[in-house]
Amino acid sequence: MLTIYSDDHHLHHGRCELIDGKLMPCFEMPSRADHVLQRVKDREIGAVEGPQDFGIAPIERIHTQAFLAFFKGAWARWAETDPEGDLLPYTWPARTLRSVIPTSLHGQLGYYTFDAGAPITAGTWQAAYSAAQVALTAQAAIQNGARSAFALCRPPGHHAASDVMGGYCYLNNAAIAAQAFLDQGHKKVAILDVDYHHGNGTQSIFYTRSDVLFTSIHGHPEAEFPFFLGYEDELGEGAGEGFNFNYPLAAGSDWTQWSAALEQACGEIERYGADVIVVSLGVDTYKDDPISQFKLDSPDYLRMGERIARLGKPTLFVMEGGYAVEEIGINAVNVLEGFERV
Ligand code: OKP
Ligand code: ZN
Repeated sequence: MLTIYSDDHHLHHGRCELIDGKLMPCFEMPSRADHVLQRVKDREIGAVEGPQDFGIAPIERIHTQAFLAFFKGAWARWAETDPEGDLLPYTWPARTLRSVIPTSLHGQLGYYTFDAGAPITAGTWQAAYSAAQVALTAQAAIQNGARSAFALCRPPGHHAASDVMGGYCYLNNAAIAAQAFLDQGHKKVAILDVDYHHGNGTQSIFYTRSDVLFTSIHGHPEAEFPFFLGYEDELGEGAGEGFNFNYPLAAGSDWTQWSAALEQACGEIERYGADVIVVSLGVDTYKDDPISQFKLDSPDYLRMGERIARLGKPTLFVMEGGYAVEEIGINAVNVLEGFERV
């Protein structure tokens, strides 16, 4: 399987996030992608290539121009104040407030984010832009006939909506790739989000549409980030009704529960009749993940890849989460190796 990777992800290295009342080093760190790349090479699963540059247009198919302009220019505005730390939001237009767009940097930052988990640093725009190009380049490989491809994206994307960033995510790499498939002639794209966290951004982007089926298996939002989306009764709206399926699971779920949900999601993807599948590949379902509560073990990821392969469709894997840094490469590449066995 071809892997697409850019070193530009090193340009994004947030300093800290707030956990348990303490500022802690960001879990979403550059070594994550380095470990995955190393495992791809060690296992010799295929060539590793850099991304092509498809420009901003395919990103604008998913994200608003106002959001992109804000994100691209935010660091320069922050740098003028000679800051000590990263650019982090602290006020959001929650209920009882108005969703106006203020003129100030921090007002706009609150408007375009949903949490304080997506720090903007000097290199964040470039890293996120390159990650989107990584996804588009892997998408192009499938468009040109490959059975599968691996977009080794960092930062991840599935929490990012059309004009909102958060949860370590800025640009929605999987959504951008899914839209590219449609724009290049595909009619039905299925997204299977296996990250531990609900892909709220992806769901919201496609919620009123029937040309993208969104399925997600994740920690129950009653108990888990992102808390405010990802419930089972979210089935889509308008033209999108019946094209959104969430499988929230309890803390402690292992392969038995998880694979039962995967069966259901695969059933929906088969019923839908997808032309192509985009997998939001997070491996934070792993038993030793430091911020997650599922109990998948490394061999389970081989089974995951095999099951996805049995759908029998061209499949684009897009890297999302996974924070057990030592094992992230083993687990992510196991999915790819399981897929290739079938
Ligand atoms: C991203 B992905 C508070 C902790 C918030 C956010 C988790 C984001 C996960 N700073 N945790 O889905 O793996
Ligand atoms: Zn996650």
